[in-house]
Amino acid sequence: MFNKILIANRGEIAIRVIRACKELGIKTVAVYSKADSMSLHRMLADEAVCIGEAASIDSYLYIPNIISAAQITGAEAIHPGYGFLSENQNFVEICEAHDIKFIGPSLNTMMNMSDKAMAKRIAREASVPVLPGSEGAVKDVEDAKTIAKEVGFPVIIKASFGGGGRGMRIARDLKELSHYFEIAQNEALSAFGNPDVYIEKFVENPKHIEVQVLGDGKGKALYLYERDCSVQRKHQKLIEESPCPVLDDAQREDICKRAASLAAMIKYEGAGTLEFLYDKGQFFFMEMNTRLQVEHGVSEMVCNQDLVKWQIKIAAGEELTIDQEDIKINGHAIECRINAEDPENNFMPDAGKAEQLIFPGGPNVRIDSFIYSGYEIPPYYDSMVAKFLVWGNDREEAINRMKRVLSEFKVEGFSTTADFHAKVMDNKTFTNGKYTTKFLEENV
Ligand code: MV4
Repeated sequence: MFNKILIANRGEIAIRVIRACKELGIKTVAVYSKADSMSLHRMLADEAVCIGEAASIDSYLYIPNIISAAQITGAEAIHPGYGFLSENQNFVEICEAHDIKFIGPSLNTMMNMSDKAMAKRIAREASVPVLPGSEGAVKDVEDAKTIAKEVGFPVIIKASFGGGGRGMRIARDLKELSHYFEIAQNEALSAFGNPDVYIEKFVENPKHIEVQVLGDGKGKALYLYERDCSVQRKHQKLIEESPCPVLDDAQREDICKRAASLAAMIKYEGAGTLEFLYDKGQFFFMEMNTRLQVEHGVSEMVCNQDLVKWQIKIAAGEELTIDQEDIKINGHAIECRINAEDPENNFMPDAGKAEQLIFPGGPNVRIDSFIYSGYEIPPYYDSMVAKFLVWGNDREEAINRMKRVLSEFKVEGFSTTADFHAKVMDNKTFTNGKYTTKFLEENV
């Protein structure tokens, strides 16, 4: 096992990783920017190294200083958390070159999955269902038209190296397709440095369901079931839950088995997530995220597993000592992301000093956060300040518990999304479980 791990991140996820390390008896190194000198992750780690200026590009994304911090402190491994360098292939290569273990999948896996057209090809090969569309990147408008006529309108044009909803265009007829095709290529080039785009059938009103997998890097892979992440706004998730409220056991088992078999086929190492669109009983693979995700905690709660400890153990070369039959869904878990944003003002980010902070508590409640009374939220980073997770014997109990949790939460100094979440917990489309990715546009 590692003696010391550096956490190349900040906020709640840095703390989440530090906690796992502490429980495993591993020493921790925090890195922090000049804007984060009062941050909790810095204080909770055994050691801390300042890695640069407030702007992420000069600190949490600045690879030379992070590698130097690992070398100076003697950290043998780096946990990247999510965001920042977690899916940066250059960073993985540099860690390797410096004999530092990157806690995550191999460079080759990250490279393959960053190419969404390639990821789809791998999925098809592993009998994971995908949407009809182009085989890889589309050359030109004529090619695009041919494919669109085959699959039928509407179609969606996506950047091969995009993701998270950026650089997508929907075309409802040939005229729109010829109009958007080159625009999409140009957007892809300027946003992702590569003009490749692919085309697939557009699904009008899907759910976003994702399957959590865990691989040992040697061909054994397990699933920790699925999460329904359909409550999103502008491609930002706001609420996640596990299990998905509308799946039956046969559908659930089928898609989860296929997801794990893909992970096994590519000898996936560590924690990963396969994202699907779900519509009228059918799943369609979108992309695979090769990192720990914000919402991993809901899977941990229903599966009674610690994903971060598994990531660390697997990276250290330990065996994945559990089997699929050891992972059963117990009850129901929901997460609400508490952002320092004003839902009354278009969810505008709202930094400020946290005062009179009261966090909820009680049975089956998990609060993952980094704020404390007197803490000034720096304006440079993500607006998420806490995750409230609850577990219930069933979904109804989890929803009632979340309402109770949200009502206990108090903070002054900035607006939060807490009251917005309370409204969602009372919304009929949410409580009946049939909400889709269009839910927030159409409701609340
Ligand atoms: C789609 C789609 C409909 N049909 N692809 C958005 C994020 C990116 N990962 C994929 N996205 C979508 N791809 C086809 N063929 C609709 C979306 C989409 C979406 C997906 C998940 C969650 C929220 C969303 C909001 C708008 C569009």
